[in-house]
Amino acid sequence: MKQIRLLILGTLLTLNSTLLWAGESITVYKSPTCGCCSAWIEHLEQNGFDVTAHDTTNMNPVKQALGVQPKHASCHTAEVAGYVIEGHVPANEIKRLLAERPAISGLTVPGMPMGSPGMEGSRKDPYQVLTFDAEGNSTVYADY
Ligand SMILES: [Cu+2]
Repeated sequence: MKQIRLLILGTLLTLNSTLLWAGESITVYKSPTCGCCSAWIEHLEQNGFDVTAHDTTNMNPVKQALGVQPKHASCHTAEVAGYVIEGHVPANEIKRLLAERPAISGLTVPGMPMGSPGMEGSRKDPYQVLTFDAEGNSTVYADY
């Protein structure tokens, strides 16, 4: 009986954290014609993020304002919980970032590597998720 109660409690806790995830808001800035940006947004939504998307024809001022240097730039730029997310960063890495809360500006996948979330196609190229800070320093956060 006690084991069953623990099982039920565990299930409730799991449900609860899933529901909490549904409330994680992320704001995405993208060009209105960017197809891979929309595909990345779908990837985020499938992973429980609550996405607000803003279309803009001029992404450079957005990247400058959020401290994304050209060497770290991709197509879309996003903000979540005070962090900047640049490019096709996998949702799992954003969740890890929000759990770990390191002292960085955010995460980036520079460029648009084939095979990253939103860039699915015939090819799967290796790519890295990088951290970056206000000075433009970066470290490897994950290898794919
Ligand atoms: Cu893209």
